[in-house]
Amino acid sequence: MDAERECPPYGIYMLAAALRTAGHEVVLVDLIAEQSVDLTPHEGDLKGCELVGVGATSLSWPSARVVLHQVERMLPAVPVVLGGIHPTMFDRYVLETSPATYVVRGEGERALLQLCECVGAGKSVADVPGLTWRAPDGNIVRNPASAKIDNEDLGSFPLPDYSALAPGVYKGLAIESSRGCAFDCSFCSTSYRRSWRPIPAEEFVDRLTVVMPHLPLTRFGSTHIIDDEFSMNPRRAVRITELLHDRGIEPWLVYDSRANDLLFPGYVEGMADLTCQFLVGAECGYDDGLKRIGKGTTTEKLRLAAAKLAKFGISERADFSFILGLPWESMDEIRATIRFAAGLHAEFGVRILLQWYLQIPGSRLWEADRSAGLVSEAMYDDFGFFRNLYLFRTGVRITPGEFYEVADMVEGLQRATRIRYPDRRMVEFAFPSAIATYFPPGVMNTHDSGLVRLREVSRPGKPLTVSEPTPVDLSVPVGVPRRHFVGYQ
Ligand code: B12
Ligand code: SF4
Repeated sequence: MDAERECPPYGIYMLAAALRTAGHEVVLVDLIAEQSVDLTPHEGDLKGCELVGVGATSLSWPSARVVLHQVERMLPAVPVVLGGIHPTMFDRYVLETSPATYVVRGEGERALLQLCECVGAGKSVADVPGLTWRAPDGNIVRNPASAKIDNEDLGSFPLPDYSALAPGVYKGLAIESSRGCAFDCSFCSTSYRRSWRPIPAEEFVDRLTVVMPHLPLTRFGSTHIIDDEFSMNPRRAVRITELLHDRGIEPWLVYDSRANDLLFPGYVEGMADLTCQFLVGAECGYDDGLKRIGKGTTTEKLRLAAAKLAKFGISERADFSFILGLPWESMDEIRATIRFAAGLHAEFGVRILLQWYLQIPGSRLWEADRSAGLVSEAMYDDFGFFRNLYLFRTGVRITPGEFYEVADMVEGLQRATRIRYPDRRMVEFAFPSAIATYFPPGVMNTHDSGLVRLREVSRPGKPLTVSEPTPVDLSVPVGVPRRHFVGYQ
């Protein structure tokens, strides 16, 4: 769930528009806008539906599960199709553990239309591309993956109909200018990696002008380009800025850009007066980490990019996002990242986001931990998995005391930034709630241990010689120690 309600969920709005254009009647329930998982207010509208669709990421999968159980109760005979990144990755698991009937893997534009036709006509779904479904014999069947939508076709699908948006709910509108990403960063979970498909510049600008009249319905009047990396081909991005300027169109854009792209001549220059806010995935403050991530950038490029933003007066609208606690990181690397980020802010005035590494399914790093038996898809069924100590610590492998050290370091940095920016938070950071809950300061500040107290009561008056515990090695699967089974081998 997008608690901030940044922009409408583009995929769902676009699929609704595609179905309507094909002549289907659609009831769109936007639970992000409602900040709710309660379908009851929509029960009347849903009566008569022949197919219910639910979209989910791993973050919203617990909400989707709640919704699925309500649909099952309200419309017991109606088939349910799931889509979105989480069901795409775990099609079999979600079908086996939820009341859903089908999963569309990957892009929904064509598959959902075909599925609707099959369901409406009572035909077999065996030819619906990318569909996973339960056959009458109970077996789960995976139809072959559908062909990817190509560049030319991407811009041919109807745009979301934002005219029915509740006023003042979302910060801005959403629009897509490209799909996928040419890179495959080790921590990233986005769907179409190593494959980037742009909508041609002219076509994208035409589409932008269609959605912009609905901006007065938003809180901030911003337009969010929801691409993974808007400037993946900087030449095309520059062309877009030229077209916008030539036509006198002035959107207030929110987007993501790679640092290297910012160095492309004309890009920052062209975007400067169109930019509301943008995110640069800086990730690491040391080159070895950047190499392991695989984004093709270096600390030098990050510095040059920040310098260029300062030169064109938009560094304060840039959020440089860094990841703390990547699985290979010790305190040395985390300190290096914080120091580097602090330097970028001090020198060029960019905002800094310091985010803890999270075990989000779909990335290469997550897959490695799944293979090692540390994580699995079943850990994302319930709410609050990011407050889950186990999931958090299988990702970030520093000691509880070191989290407090990081927090102190960041607090010092935040205090320093307040001198220049008293009214604006220039360094975003959150202490991990799992650590705060299970290793609160009261526990951290004392060296008492239960074992010491037991020794004391068992041998009063004797000197206490309890050695420090050895830290747990989280790089190996955590389970029942093998020695418990020695007798059975
Ligand atoms: C825009 C965006 C956001 C916006 C969301 C705004 C909104 N209200 O929608 C904001 C900025 C709020 C956001 C926040 C976060 N995000 Co985000 N976000 C994206 C992004 C870049 C685009 C989403 C989008 O609109 N895609 C375009 C549409 C067309 O694609 P789609 O939604 O997948 O839909 C298609 C198919 O999946 C399918 N489909 C979808 N739904 C359905 C339903 C049915 C019934 C059917 C048949 C088909 C179907 O058909 C659609 C058309 O082909 C994606 C990456 C991406 N490219 O998708 C990351 C992504 C979804 N986010 C991600 C993450 C991790 C986060 C954050 C945790 C980031 C952070 N560290 O804070 C937060 C979490 C917020 C939360 N609590 O949920 C991950 C999720 C990974 C996962 N395993 O779930 C992604 C994949 C990015 C990544 N690089 O890993 N995000
Ligand atoms: S982090 Fe950005 S550049 Fe890297 S794969 Fe993900 S979307 Fe692409």
